[in-house]
Amino acid sequence: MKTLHVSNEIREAFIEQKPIVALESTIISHGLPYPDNKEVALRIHDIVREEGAVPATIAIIDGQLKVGLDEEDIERLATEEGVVKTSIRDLPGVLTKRQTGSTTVATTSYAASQAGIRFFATGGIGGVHRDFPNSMDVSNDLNTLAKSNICVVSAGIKSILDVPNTLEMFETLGVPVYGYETTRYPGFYTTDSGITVETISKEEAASLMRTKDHLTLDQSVHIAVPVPEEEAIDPDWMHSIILEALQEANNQHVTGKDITPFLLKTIHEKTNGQSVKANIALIKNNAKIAAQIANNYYNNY
Ligand code: PSU
Ligand code: MN
Repeated sequence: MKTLHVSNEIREAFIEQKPIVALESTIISHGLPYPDNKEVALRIHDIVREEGAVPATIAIIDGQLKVGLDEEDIERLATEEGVVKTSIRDLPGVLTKRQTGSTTVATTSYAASQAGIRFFATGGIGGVHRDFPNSMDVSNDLNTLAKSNICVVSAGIKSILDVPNTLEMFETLGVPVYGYETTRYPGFYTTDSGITVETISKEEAASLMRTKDHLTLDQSVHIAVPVPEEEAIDPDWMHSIILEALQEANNQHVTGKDITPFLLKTIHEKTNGQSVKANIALIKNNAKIAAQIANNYYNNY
């Protein structure tokens, strides 16, 4: 694709058939506070490398859709005011206006799969919002995952959402969903959302992606990894905090793309930083597991 700027390191990795793991950037600009955002973004590069894979963080820097960011790019996303949270519908405008934007799960999946990257680690995927009948708010992540051939490793969908209905949507869209070594679908900040899911190992996940290559199916595959136990948040406490945060969003008339960052920030404040600790722990863990699956995929072809 002409508008993709693939870094030299990623280009080399393709030639050498090394495993590559895509990483999103909205978590840097809108998901975590400074300086955690920068530290985590750089740390997950190291984690992916330690597993023998190459990290490819994706963002739009001065109107260039870049696959593979350097430290300076990460610093800008972590600190600059006015970085645009770029979902699919925002992408043409951000490129045209030469803006700097962070990519959501949707835009990261799109760009990564256009580049030929098959694995992607993130924190939580967007989904159907809890007040859907009133707001009609469904993340574009779902629509785009229905047509991006990539394996997305996350800690489930954010528990601020309507989890059962989001899982129904995945079924409608033809996106396979598995629990990583668990039959409990994780609840992002918590290890168990209360919903049963089919389990998968890393070997099976890699094998499933190879099988999928023969089927020429365009959908992504979603592997849900529970947050590490030590950093998991008590589900009852989290439940009440989410309800309070949703009420505040409603009182302050927060709508559209601002809702998710608003809720994440409010939950951060209400948990005295515990939600951020959980978020950091799970994104690191997801990066590691995505790299291991990617490694298995390439080494057994
Ligand atoms: N998960 C996190 N932090 C985030 C997000 C997810 O832990 O910041 C971002 C992702 O980029 C996801 C986006 O794609 O929120 C979803 O936003 P929306 O609901 O507006 O589509
Ligand atoms: Mn939305």
